Amino acid sequence: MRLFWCPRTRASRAVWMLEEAGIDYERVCIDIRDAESKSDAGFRAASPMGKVPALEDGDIALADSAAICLYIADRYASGSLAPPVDDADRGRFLYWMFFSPGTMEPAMAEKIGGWTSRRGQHGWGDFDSMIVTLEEGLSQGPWLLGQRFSAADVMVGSTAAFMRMFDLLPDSPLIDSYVDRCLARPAYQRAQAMESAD
Ligand SMILES: N[C@@H](CCC(=O)N[C@@H](CS)C(=O)NCC(=O)O)C(=O)O
Repeated sequence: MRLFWCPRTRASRAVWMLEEAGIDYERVCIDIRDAESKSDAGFRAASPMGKVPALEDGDIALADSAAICLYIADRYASGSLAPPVDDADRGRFLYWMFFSPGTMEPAMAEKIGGWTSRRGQHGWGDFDSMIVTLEEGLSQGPWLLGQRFSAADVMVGSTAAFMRMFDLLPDSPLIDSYVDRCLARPAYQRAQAMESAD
């Protein structure tokens, strides 16, 4: 398995996920500012937009951090990092898996860009309702599925950590302590150590 990756990007989520799953993989560094580096045939096949992260696993190739985390969880960690398809938690799991790319990321862009909120028209609602929804989701903690840590926490936790890094998090002890719990996970720490080593 090859992970196309670049330090200090959204690819860190995929590294964290692979470390949680405990499977063997090779990291291939793609310099996202260098066209030459992006010309790797495997990378181009896996990532139609030329973005990291992207993954090659035998005949299967895909890009996008949420798609990769879901793929790894279902294929290699079903029952541990992903509720199986007929599990009662599966619906909640899928909701939170897609909350990061579908709601948190656009809401962050709204906040950073100072866009006018249009909760009814924008698919992500607006920044403030995203925060309230996340707090409600975490109220039964410690994880989004209660006692069960899952790939959804990799997606949402990494995005909340980015938000904290960019000073976008409002005063929220619930989200703050959730980010602390995510950052304390041994798999997260291993992933972080790789970022600074490269
Ligand atoms: N939705 C994608 C976004 C990936 C993305 O935007 N990656 C950035 C780095 S954080 C990138 O590869 N940028 C280089 C480019 O677009 O050329 C995901 O979550 O994986």
